[in-house]
Order: sequence, then structure tokens, then C-alpha cells
Amino acid sequence: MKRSLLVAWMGLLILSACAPAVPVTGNENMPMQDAQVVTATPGSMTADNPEAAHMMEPITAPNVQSATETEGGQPLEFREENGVKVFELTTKAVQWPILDGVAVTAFTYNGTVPGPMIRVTEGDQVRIVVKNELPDPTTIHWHGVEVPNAMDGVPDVTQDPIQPGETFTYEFIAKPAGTFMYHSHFEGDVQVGAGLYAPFIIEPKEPEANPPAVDKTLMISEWLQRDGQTYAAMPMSGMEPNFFTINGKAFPATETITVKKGERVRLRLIAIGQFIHPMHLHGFSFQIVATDGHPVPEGARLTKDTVSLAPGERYDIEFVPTETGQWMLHCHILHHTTNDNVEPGGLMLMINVVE
Ligand SMILES: [Cu+2]
Repeated sequence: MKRSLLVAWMGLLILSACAPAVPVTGNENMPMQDAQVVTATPGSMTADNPEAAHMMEPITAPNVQSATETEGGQPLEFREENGVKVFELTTKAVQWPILDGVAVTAFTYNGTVPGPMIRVTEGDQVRIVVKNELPDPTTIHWHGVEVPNAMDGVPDVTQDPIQPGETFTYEFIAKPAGTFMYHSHFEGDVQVGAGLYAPFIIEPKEPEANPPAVDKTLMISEWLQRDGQTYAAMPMSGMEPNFFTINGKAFPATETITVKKGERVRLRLIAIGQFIHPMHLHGFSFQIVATDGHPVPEGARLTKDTVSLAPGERYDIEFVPTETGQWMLHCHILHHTTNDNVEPGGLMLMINVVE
């Protein structure tokens, strides 16, 4: 219902630029008496269509507290119950600091952006108990993981939405090995942009013979912060982002990665927002060793210094720094290296190569 209405409304935005406003004439999902005359023009923040309005409202919840943690994507503790690894997630809204003096209102897993990293071994039986403390329903999708259909987290298709105050339990065998993630699938355009995403790493059953010295997961997303309120950024007029974060932080608050010259670095790059980010490394070329969690055979690996991440994609890249110094990794859509239009900022981080 929402999607079809949105398509109709977006179509009308385009039409309204060159023709007088015409009434929406409904569709198979919408009773005719609900049809509305839409007069919004491109760039307008006003959505007359109430079904589209959820995208344009600020992220809010009653009594939002400041985050008690400052780092997102940290490994989540689990307990073992009869051979099952049991994880607990609580969805809740917090004020999340992305930069000195800038906090966004975020929907989170366990109070951080990204949510905590679930890191298990291929073949593990995992159970994830999700308590929803948001003011809105939610679900979790295990992006790229081969789960049973009933665990896929698509609201009204594979499960009922998890209502505020309710708990839902996901259970599946973790496979295959690789770089994955979990994220909301309920009003994903809003809830994912609001912070409901986290890494899900599955280690191979046979431990790696030669693991890298540094193995970091970097989740990239965008925010719109205006007049003290946070909105889910969209590729839509009036909703474009003005802050950009790696693991929930904008440069210079992004993590600096320190590595010794000659040691191998693996970066698991994950794009979870709604924009494309060509990530560029200074100083060294890298090899793409896995795409969307799946290993690239050695003879097929591309050597590059820039890789474009489309929404939902993951690239594992590896490189061996050969010169000491402070080397940048940054998005090459250079507007994305700003904080509210001020350079430098956003999608930049430092690789500090030492002797
Ligand atoms: Cu970018």
C-alpha cells in the first residue's frame, strides 16, 4: 500500500513540474474516496499525501535519552543454551553523537549506531531475541545470510511486525561465511536511515591460515539534521543528507586505524544508506577479496584504489601499506566529505601507518 502510493505521489511530483496538478485517481489498493489532490512541487517539504508523510517527519520518540555508549558496531556478548548462541537486542531511540557538538536522534539496536556486531562461526545455531522499545513496529532482515524464509524479517510477508513492547525471536544456522549485516525491514527507508543497522560477520568453519593484522568493518550511511531535528536522509528533493558517517561517526570523529608498515589490512566496507559512495584509498592499491560476503578467487581479484559501494553492497578489501604516514580513506563524491556543508568532514578516515 505504502509503496504503491509513494510511486503515485512521486510520479505526481514530476508531473506537477510541467502540468497543472491533477487528482490521484487511486489504484487497486486504495479506495477512491481516499484519493487526494496533490499539489506538492519538487523541493517542497510538505507531503499532502499522509501515506508519504512518514518519510518527511522527524525521527522522534518519547523521552529520548543521550546514548551511554560512544562506539557502535562492537561485538555483542552471547550466552550458550544447549549449543545455541543466544543474543539479545533491544530497539530503542537515543541521542547519538556523530561529531563533537552534533548528536542525531537515532533508532538503535542496544543504544549504538551501528548496532552491536554479531560475530559467529559458519554452522553455528544462533538465536536472536529482539525486544522492541521503539514507538513504531519493526522487524529485522539478515541481509545476505541464508536464513529460512520465516526468519527473513519482511513485515506482513514472512512475519507480523514486532509491535512496540513486543518481543520476537529469530533463529537460524549462520551460513555462509562472510561479511553480512542486519537491519530493519519495517519502513526501511526511515528506520534504516535512522540507525537500525549493524554488522553480522560469519567466520569460516576452518579458521583462516593467514588472518590479516587488522580486520575492520566500516558501515557507511547518511543523515539529515535540520533545525535541531533529525530526519532519515533520502535521495529525494528536500531530504538530501547533510551529514555522512562511517560506523556512526563523521570525520574527524571517525576512528583512526593504526597499522604497522608491511602488515595486511582488511576493511569490510558496507553501504547501508540510500546513496552510492566511491571509497578511495590514498597511497596504496587494494585488492577486492570478497563481494557481498562471497570470496573472490585469487585470479579474479581486481586491484583498485577506488571502489563504489551501492546501497546494500559489501566489499572486503585488503592491502599492505608500504610507506609510513597518515593515509586517507574517503568517499570521492566530495560533498560527502563535509559536515553540514563544511569541509573536511563526513566520510573520511585516517590509516596511520607506523614502523
Ligand atoms: Cu559518498
